[in-house]
Amino acid sequence: MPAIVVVGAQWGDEGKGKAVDLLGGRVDYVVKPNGGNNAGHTVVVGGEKYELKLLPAGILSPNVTPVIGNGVVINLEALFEEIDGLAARGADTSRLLVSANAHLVAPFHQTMDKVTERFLGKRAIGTTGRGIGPAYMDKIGRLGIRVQDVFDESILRQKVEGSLRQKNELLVKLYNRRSVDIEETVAYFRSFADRLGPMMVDTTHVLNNALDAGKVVLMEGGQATFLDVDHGTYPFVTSSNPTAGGASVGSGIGPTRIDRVVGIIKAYTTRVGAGPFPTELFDEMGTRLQQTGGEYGVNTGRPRRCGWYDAVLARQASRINGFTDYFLTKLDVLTGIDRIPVCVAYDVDGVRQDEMPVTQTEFHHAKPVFEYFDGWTEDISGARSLADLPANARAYVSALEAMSGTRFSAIGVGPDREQTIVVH
Ligand code: 2SA
Ligand code: GDP
Ligand code: MG
Repeated sequence: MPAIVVVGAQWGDEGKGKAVDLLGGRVDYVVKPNGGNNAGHTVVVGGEKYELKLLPAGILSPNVTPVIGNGVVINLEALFEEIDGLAARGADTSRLLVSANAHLVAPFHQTMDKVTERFLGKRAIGTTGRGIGPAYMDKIGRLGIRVQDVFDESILRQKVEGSLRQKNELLVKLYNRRSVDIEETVAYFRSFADRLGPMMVDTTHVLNNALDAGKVVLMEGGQATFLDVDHGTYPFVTSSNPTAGGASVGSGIGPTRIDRVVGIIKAYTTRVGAGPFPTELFDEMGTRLQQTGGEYGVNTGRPRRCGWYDAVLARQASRINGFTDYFLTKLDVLTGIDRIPVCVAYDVDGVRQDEMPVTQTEFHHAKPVFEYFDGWTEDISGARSLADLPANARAYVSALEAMSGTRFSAIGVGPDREQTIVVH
């Protein structure tokens, strides 16, 4: 039975949290396959705002079992803080399951993240500073510490020692910092054992058994397509694979079991952190989108860079992820803008390119080629069907759909769960 993947189609913060929450009514399991507490998903239910980081957005739906998959890197302190915060607001977090194979973010990963960024200076990535890159480096370098290691003190000590051997050299000699104490780190991880124990399972068994039993499993991708370490604007990316293929690896659900891949895409574009962004606005229109759209990082509070919709990115994302449909979000934010530009191609050093250029250098030189659409002034936040939208808003949506190569199945007209037009 069906497995569904939800993927961000731009540089993140497209409204994946709301989409997952919306789909949650028909879903039995929501698994997070990648990323960690660098993610930030906002869900608004009946005017109540929830900001989720490590926990899957499905945690707010009472019938959903939330799962943290093997592909996630977990900061245990952040996890339990988030659980306690939600529990204090009356949410039931007792169903949460955590993969025994998921890797752990240690306090020293955060230190490494911050010192490396500082060391890079002008070439910094603009990470969230949550230690995500260094934790994935340890995973790929076969030095990682996993959830299951917390329960075997001697293995845990070996792993911590192994991971710290080179880092302590670097910290002391290159970064002029104190070395990290092995026993302190072991004690830090062990302190979570009692709470973590009951959640730890082989999540691949749980999820595949659920699919065998006819249940619906949703994989909630963190970050987004152009932050993917393979397909994104490298090196200005995160250290995981937030694309559809990564969702399969990060949850242990084989590609043949997936029958829907939903791309979440904003009616304009935003980006946090450094890196190329062809349609970025540097004028008061950028500030207007930022303020009307509430474009500030959920985790770090950083203002998000804002720009127009980029149909070239939308087509590339459709291709890489094999989207079955798109959810277009935040259409309401464009209300009141006279003429809305949409990037339909790039001008790269005087040559028109209709698709993503091959090289990073060309993409850094890409200037948007715009087509312009007439705007609308009517408040659309109460629209619940396409017929409720003004003609110009309908024309804008149809044009984006035609250019993006994937049908639009839902349109967001406000942050609340209810503020959605379901098209199909
Ligand atoms: P990292 O910390 O190593 O993953 O950073 C690498 C790049 O990935 C970007 N990134 C994000 N971009 C948008 N949203 C993210 N989550 C938070 C949110 C961001 C926040 O939902 O608002 O609170 O600032 C996210 N996580 C990682 C990051 O900006 C770097 O460009
Ligand atoms: P995610 O990381 O993709 O889950 O997105 P974030 O939660 O970081 O950022 C998306 C923001 O847009 C949140 O504040 C949502 O509440 C809000 N949002 C989602 N969909 C809509 C929409 O259709 N209209 C408006 N105005 N806000 C939306
Ligand atoms: Mg976000």
